[in-house]
Amino acid sequence: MTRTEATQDLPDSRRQFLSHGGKAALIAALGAPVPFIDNLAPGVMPEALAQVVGEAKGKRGIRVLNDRPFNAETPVTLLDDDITPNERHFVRNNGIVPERAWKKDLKGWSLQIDGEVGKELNLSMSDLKARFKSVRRTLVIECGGNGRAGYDPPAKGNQWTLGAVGCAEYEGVRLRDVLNAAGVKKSAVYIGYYGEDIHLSRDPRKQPISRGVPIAKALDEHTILAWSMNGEPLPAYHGFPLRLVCPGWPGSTGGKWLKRIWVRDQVHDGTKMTGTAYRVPRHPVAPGTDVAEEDMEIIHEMPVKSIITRPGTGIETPLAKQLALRGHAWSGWGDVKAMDLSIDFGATWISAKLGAPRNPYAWQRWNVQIKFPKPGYYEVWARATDNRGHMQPMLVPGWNPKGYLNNAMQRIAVKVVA
Ligand SMILES: Nc1nc2c(c(=O)[nH]1)N[C@H]1C(S)=C(S)[C@@H](COP(=O)(O)O)O[C@H]1N2
Ligand SMILES: [Mo]
Repeated sequence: MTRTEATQDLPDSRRQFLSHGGKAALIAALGAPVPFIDNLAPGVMPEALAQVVGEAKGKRGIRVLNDRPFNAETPVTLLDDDITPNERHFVRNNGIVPERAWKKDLKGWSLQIDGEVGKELNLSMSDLKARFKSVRRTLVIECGGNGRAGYDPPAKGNQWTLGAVGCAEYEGVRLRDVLNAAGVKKSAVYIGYYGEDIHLSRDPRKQPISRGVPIAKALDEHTILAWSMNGEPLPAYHGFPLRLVCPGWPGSTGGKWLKRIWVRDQVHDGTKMTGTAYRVPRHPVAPGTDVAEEDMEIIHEMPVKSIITRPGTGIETPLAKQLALRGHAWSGWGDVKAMDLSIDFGATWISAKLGAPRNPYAWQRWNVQIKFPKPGYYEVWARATDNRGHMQPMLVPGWNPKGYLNNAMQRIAVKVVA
């Protein structure tokens, strides 16, 4: 691993620290003396540097979990916007961002559609834009592993807390229109995507990830091929020039840096489709259980969930005033129909005002004013219920070996003062 590969995505301060190490570099990166520097074990990333990406590569204030591949989540209070700005949207990369994406270079790019189709297609960006009707959709993308940090025993992988989710506005075309132009055969069962990102080993025969969805989800009117995010060409991290979005399903089904869609006559078996990847036990298991592969099933819809974006946890509020709270709620199963909060550890619930989504699979704004009965320590618990009656669990839901689908209620601490 060369230094440039390992640190290519990092802002200067962190890159400098990682590549040169040493006390002087650390002090320079932190911009302050470090009185107990001798107690800091070598290689331990100071928290101030670990938490925040500076202005680097179009990101601001998000929390880096991993730099190779680059993974970063958004602190929940920075997810307050109805539409998540590009600089705040979490990033989940399994490999290395292709050069084309940094250079915004379309030369030699096309999208290939092949497999179980009547006619193979090779579409340039202008073909895509000219031949198909474009659509704009506000869509939640949430990583299947969002909330993984809540599982015990812990699962390997990025320790996402609440912030591997975002809701941006995409422009593109329906995948369905493109597949229909190619003529989907009766034998079609699944699609598999291929992106231009580079495997960490740099072996060109390997894909960092190649997943897909059943043909019915691919043909769903809400599944899109997007070239724009919040009015800009897709940012490098988010898949320039084209990505798939399969809303309501794990983020991993939304192939970035897309170059090929293979229509399969079987369940796609690309990288991270097989084994235990993006699968959960068919039946509940005790935490820590070794689950056989044949007892695991592929994740489809993402569960109902909500976040509290205001206030942040740990605030103090005067007894005399009502406290305003707000956030978002969403579900892979359809709209959210109720949003409730508790200040008494779940004994009673207060309904929040819940807005309509801008379109299916956009998150919904909720807000509420709460008056506390007397001074002291409280927790506010937040719980969404979708229109199928699915409700967020109070505790971490079914433990699973890879730590997916944690949609436990978010709790914030509030101190009420006289
Ligand atoms: N080609 C490619 N597509 C990909 C990935 C990837 O590593 N390579 N990561 C997937 C995963 S696991 C998630 S959660 C989403 C994250 O999208 P974002 O980085 O735009 O938030 O992209 C998905 N698409
Ligand atoms: Mo993901």
